This record gives sequence, structure tokens and C-alpha cells, in this order.
Amino acid sequence: SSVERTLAMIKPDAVRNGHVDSIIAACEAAGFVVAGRTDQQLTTSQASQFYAEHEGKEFFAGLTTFMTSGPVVALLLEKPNAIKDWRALMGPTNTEKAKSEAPESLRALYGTDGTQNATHGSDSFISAAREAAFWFPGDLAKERTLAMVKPIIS
Ligand code: YYY
Ligand code: MG
Repeated sequence: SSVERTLAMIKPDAVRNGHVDSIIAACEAAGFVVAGRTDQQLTTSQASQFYAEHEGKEFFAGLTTFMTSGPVVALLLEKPNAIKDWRALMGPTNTEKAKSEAPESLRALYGTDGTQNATHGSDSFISAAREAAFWFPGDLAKERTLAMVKPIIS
């Protein structure tokens, strides 16, 4: 099937500011199916693990402090071209850049600044598989993870 999965998060700023329902509505209006949802507050260890690729960068401490500052909503999203299309719906990483370059994007509408940018989205098949398994461990996730990795190993 051409259906692809990606892992999205609604970050602590957007949760705190009451944007969860609006973001999920925009997501569904754009054709994504919410196949999984979990609401949790990350520990520092979990946030560091999730963002391991950024360890050592100057913004890492600020990022993990922000990501542990309140609950997040993790979403498993399904749709053809889910990975690229979710990144496009989110807009640029930096909220100010999103506001000038993609004013209708989720980060423009709901983000706060360069770190507190409302949403996350996997950037590749590999990260989608890793991040889906991080948030949705167990048999269902295994099946979904395999389905996600298949396009690049077959
Ligand atoms: O994938 P994406 O979230 O768009 O950006 P990344 O470059 O992977 O960075 C992850 C996360 O880190 C970003 O959403 C905000 C934060 N961040 C930051 O605080 N300062 C930067 N200069 C770059 C990224
Ligand atoms: Mg990234």
C-alpha cells in the first residue's frame, strides 16, 4: 500500500496554549488519519534519547528543558506521503521564519519562537520508524514500524 506513517508531536507550548484540538483538526482536514495518540510528559532522559541526533549542539539543553516543561501529544499519522506532507504542513523550524515564509503553516499559527515551535515531525523513513517505536512500543508498533521501513529495504 502507498500509505505511509509519520510520527508527530504537539509540543509543550502548543499544549499549554490550548492548541491541541486545532492542530489535530488541521491535521485531519489535510487528509491525515490519526492511527495512534498518547499524551505524556517526557523525562530529561527520554527527551535526550528522542533528540539524540542533536546532542552536543548549542541548543540541546534548551530543547530538552523545553520538551520536558509540560505534557506533549504524540501522534502516529497515516496518509500517502505522510512524512513530507506533515513537514510541509508544519512549515519551517523557526516560528519567525514560518510566519514570514509560510503564514498558514502550523508553526506560524501556533509556534512561539525558534525552540518552542508547536509541533514535531519525522524527517525520513528511518526517523519515522525510530520515533514511532519510541512512542508506540509493542506489537502494533512493530507491525507499523516494519511497514514503514519496508519501502527502503525491499
Ligand atoms: O526537524 P525540526 O524540528 O524542524 O528541526 P531540527 O533541526 O531537527 O531541530 C529540532 C528542534 O530543536 C527544533 O524543532 C527546535 C530546536 N532547535 C532550536 O532550539 N534551535 C535551533 N537553532 C535549531 C533547532
Ligand atoms: Mg528534526
